[in-house]
Amino acid sequence: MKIGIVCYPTFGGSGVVATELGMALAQKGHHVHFITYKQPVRLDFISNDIHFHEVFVEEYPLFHFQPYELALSSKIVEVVQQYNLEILHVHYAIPHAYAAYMAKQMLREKGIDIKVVTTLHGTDITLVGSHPNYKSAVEFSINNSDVVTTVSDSLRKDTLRLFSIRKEIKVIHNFIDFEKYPEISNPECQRHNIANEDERIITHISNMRPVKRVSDVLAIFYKIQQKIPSKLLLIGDGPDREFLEEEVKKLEIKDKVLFLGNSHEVNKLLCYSDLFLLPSDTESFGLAALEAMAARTPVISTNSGGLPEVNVHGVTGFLSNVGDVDDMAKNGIYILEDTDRLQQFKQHALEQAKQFGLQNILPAYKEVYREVIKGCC
Ligand code: GMT
Repeated sequence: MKIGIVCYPTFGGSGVVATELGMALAQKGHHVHFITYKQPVRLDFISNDIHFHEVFVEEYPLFHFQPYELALSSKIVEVVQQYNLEILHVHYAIPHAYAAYMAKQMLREKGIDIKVVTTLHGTDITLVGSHPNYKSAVEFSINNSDVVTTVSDSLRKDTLRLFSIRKEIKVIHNFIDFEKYPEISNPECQRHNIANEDERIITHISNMRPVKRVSDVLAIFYKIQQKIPSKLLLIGDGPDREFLEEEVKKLEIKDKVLFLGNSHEVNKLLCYSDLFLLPSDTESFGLAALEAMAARTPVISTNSGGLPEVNVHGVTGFLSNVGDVDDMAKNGIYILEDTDRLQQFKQHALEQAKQFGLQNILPAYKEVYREVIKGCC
């Protein structure tokens, strides 16, 4: 199949899922064309079947806001025609589903019927998409996609609750490519570079936005390290980082917290990890938690959004109410204080992550593509 993928190329989960999906499809011999404003950060697989088309937005003094949707839809029209694409798979509704709708109409005038598959990822529905500034356009572009998928059942329900949706929504969970998470211990994983022999390693990965409640990460870690010698690795970057650096100084735990910034290789960094913290206000799925579990790391998370579909309470980690840092710290200590118990949670985390292995999820997307090309929807 010839597939165009439209996504954000940055460190967010939606771009990661889109890029991993494109690489997996290309490895199976499909022709994949990424259309976005920068090369996707996770695009590390070179092949004749992977193409990247950069969307440029010209500067012009009259433009207070750059018209990205216009440039994107024009680029989609150009690429679809030049490479005879059959499907356009857009990740994140804003503005991709809207730009895809416009491109579809322009192509229709040229006698081309491009099929649009829209995957909703979370904040495009729950935080941003349902805001009155965007709601009508998001609702319209969801209803006018040929197929709509969400990354969790929770997000499907949120979409139906927040918008008037006339289409069926199919749930296809996020996935992990286990080839990037070797089961046998990573020889490059030198724990002693990070922590002493008697210390546990706790990690958190996010874009450090308010929805992630990274100050709760610090509060939980602060309580845990009072009972269990440990280090905290903070991976990622974002608007709350400066505040966190200040907090770490105030709490006098500077020698126990490492800010590692954005990384292309979270799979390698996670090899050190004994516990993963994700106390978010909401997560449609929590790809970072799944990545941690694939690296044998139990997860302490909130019970909001799609997190209970990923993290199984008492088995792969624990779920707590949003903001209940005491409960999260207590659960973290329970897992970390006993080495046998920790090993059991690690094993269960890995087993649960395997349910979301690429080989289980990729066929669902391929089925959607085949059906939509046949003209089923
Ligand atoms: O978490 C973010 O802020 C990034 C965002 C994105 O779209 O890149 O993540 C969303 O999509 C991920 C991939 O499907 C999900 O795993 C995240 O849970 C979801 N984030 C939220 O719902 C807050």
